[in-house]
Amino acid sequence: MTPKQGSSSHYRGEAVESVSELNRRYGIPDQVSFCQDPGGFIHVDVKNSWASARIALQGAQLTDWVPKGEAPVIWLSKEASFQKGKSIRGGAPVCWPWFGPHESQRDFPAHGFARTALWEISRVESRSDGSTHLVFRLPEAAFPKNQWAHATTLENHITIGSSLEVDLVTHNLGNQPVTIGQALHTYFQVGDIRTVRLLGLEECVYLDKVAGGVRKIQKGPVNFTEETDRIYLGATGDVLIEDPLMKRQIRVTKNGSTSTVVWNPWIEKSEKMGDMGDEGYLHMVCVENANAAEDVVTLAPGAEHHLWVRYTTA
Ligand code: TA6
Repeated sequence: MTPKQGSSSHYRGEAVESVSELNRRYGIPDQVSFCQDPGGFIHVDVKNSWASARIALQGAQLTDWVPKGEAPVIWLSKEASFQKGKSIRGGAPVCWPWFGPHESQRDFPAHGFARTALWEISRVESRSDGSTHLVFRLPEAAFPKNQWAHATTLENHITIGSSLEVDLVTHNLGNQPVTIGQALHTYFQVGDIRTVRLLGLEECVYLDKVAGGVRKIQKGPVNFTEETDRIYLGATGDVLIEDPLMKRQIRVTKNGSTSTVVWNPWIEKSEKMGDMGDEGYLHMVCVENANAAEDVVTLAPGAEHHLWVRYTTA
């Protein structure tokens, strides 16, 4: 793809296609359209009989999902800054090809480089069940060779229908095994974190990152009374986010992962982060399907890994 006249990009690699070009090639009248905000960010807006959604081309990051007749499910900070190459606070960030800080290179970006890179759209489908399926791919030029010398491809498949599905697909095209850590670092909108409970992690071992990573066992539902930052291990079942204030349950069903990350920064950490907004922490919880800690994935040459998740509201 050659740089387009009038395109502007401060990302590594190729320039973006213009919005008009994207709409010509991938737009679907009254269902899928591309727009560009004043800062140059390109967003995909999806609207169908089931829901509306918005996805930033940077990071192929979902930033909004509103099932028809319901309140928004995804939390986006009021202080989220859409600056090219900078992570967006909220939505469903793609953490790849490592989770958290890089294991040896402290100057490498936390949670990998995929979420701040400019992705490409490669397919858009309007399906017979009324859902919309979009496939994003990370262009080869967006892989920083000094951080990732492996021959891998990365696609993000997002399906907006009666539920929301996200499938992060890594393909090892090289002739050596490749180990990846990853997560869909999704921020869910809640009425008040102090009344929220998570069901489905009972009796799981977890690494308590607030307590230096010590191993603990989850007794009963997860509730929130302070900064909470945990990697649950052996976690394969559904997680239910119970939200009494919004009178809603969000079910997180996953595949390709046995680690689930649960995070709320609470008061002090939020203030240090600076982009959580006033009392933003009260209205969000992260439940992340991951391959983190001992659950990192090693792909044999030619192998694919799918980190798949489905969000359903009730
Ligand atoms: O998923 C939880 C976590 O790893 C926390 O430790 C915190 O760092 C959070 O991710 C946010 O990370 P970010 O790089 O987006 O500020």
